[in-house]
Amino acid sequence: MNSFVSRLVIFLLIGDMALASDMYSSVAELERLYLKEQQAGLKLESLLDLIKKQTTAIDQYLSELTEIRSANLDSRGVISNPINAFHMMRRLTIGWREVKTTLETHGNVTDIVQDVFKISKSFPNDEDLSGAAFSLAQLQGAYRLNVSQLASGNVQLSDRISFPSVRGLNARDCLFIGKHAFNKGLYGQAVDWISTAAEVARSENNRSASVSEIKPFLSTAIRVHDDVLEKKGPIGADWRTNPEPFERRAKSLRRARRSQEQQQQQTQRMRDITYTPLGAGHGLATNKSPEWSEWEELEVFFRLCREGEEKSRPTGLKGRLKCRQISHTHPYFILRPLKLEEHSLVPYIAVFHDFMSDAETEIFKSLAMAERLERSAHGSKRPGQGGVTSDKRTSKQSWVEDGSHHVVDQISKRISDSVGLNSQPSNVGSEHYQVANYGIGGRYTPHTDHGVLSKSMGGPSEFDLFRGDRILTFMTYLDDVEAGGATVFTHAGVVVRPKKGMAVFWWNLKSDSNGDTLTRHGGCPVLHGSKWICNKWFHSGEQFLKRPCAKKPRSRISYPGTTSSRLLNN
Ligand SMILES: *[C@@H]1O[C@H](CO)[C@@H](O)[C@H](O)[C@H]1NC(C)=O
Ligand SMILES: *[C@@H]1O[C@H](CO)[C@@H](O)[C@H](O)[C@H]1NC(C)=O
Ligand SMILES: CC(=O)N[C@H]1CO[C@H](CO)[C@@H](O)[C@@H]1O
Repeated sequence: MNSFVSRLVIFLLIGDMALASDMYSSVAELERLYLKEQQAGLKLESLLDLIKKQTTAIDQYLSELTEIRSANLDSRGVISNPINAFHMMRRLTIGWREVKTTLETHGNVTDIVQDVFKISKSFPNDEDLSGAAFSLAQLQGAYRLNVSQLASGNVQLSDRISFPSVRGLNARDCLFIGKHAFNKGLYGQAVDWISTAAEVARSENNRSASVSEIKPFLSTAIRVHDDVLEKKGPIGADWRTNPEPFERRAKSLRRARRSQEQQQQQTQRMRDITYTPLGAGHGLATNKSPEWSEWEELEVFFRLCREGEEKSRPTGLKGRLKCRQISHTHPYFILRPLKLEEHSLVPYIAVFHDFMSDAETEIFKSLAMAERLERSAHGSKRPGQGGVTSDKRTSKQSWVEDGSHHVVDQISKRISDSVGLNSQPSNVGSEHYQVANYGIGGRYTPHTDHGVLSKSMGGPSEFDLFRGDRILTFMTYLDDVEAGGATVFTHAGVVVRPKKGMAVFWWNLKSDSNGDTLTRHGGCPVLHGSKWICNKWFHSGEQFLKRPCAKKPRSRISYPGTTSSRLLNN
């Protein structure tokens, strides 16, 4: 009970934090924001135009008045001169009329100001900005991007792949991001960002922040970094440092040596966790999953995001993975065979190339946008219904229901026929479509899709029990992503890169209906582009006629409906 309450409290806190910074969690949302900003910008331009005209008219009027005043005459002295008198008459007629006309547009100025304020109601707040800053720090860390390059406006993934931005970051931007990295325990990155801030300040002549302002932050960050490394080691649940200290201190040489030993152990440990369970013996899975802590798994996750499919996967395995055309599951596929490519046999993970056409993906996106996108929760429920939002998952989503469009129903049928499962009745055989869009650095840390029954608070309902757990995940990418955004299976060492219209699927349950932890997977941070996915989860309850009966109760299922033991024995 106690742990339940404390977990709830943590969830609420995280949820609160996440709710406060909501803007950056979807690129679609950012696009909307961009359009709003442009709209406000145009209004401000016309406002400035008006104000300039008014200023000119008033300036002209006043310049004559001041000229006269500076002549130091009394009123009589001015008026007695006929030319002066004429000028006054002209000013008070034509001159004044000009001022009045331009000032009458003052009402329009107010109108414009009101409009601008109205548009600005949907602008982000400071928490959103912090969220975006931390996202940038996380992206930089996840893909090991060069901070100087980033500051100069170049998002460089490799020698060949880079994305220039319209403008670079100034010193204050870098300092801001550095502070956020520091506060979240990313000490090595904090030092990188803050020292880059100092560099930029030097090159921009202290324009946005001065070198003297930045220096104390830099020395603090370096000191804390080295302290943490020495006392706690380079990595843990809520901190990361570089493997080496920035400054070696003579007086703590002994401790440094000790920390070096720790480091070596840690490095050894890191090697251990790069081991993949697929490596055992004959290239088939052991049934064991590695016992990783959350942060250890995150390290594996980010490495897979950076480096791609597990290099240490057994070589024998690659030969067993096949690409084939599938047409036997439904007559429809005789005309248009499915293009299957296997990524892993145990657990079975495969993709269908060109599963949806461009037009079909667009329909899903527009249906999702029509429903307003909501911040994605994780856990089995939707936000507001017991689901929680946090920075574990930064995306926005909405549900597209079966029956809402004929294309949706067509796709449901196609999916059912492809994997040989029942999607009907809707929301029992399978869930409605969850369509999600990811934001700057948008990601979803490793998790399993199954366990719906055990995850629901207060125990599963009768409906949940009837419906059963999520037996299969069928995920379609609705757009290309230029960089990042891969779907990574940490325990299987599999990386699937998004491609518009491609679908990936895997079995979450073993044939005895127990969850398969080897299916743990996550979505890599999006480095460039907008990631759209569409999930359909099949539930086990309605599959009793469809699901294969395995000889070995704990064997795994592969495509479509054969068990892995059978498939692998062939
Ligand atoms: C980052 O890029 C800068 C400028 O291109 C280069 O001088 C520097 O060596 C790079 N840093 C790293 C760690 O690669
Ligand atoms: C920027 O500030 C540093 C100290 O904070 C100073 O030494 C340097 O001269 C300044 N540069 C300019 C161009 O003002
Ligand atoms: C430029 C412009 O739109 N001027 C309008 C400002 O408001 C007055 C009265 O409301 C109008 O007569 C002007 O045409």
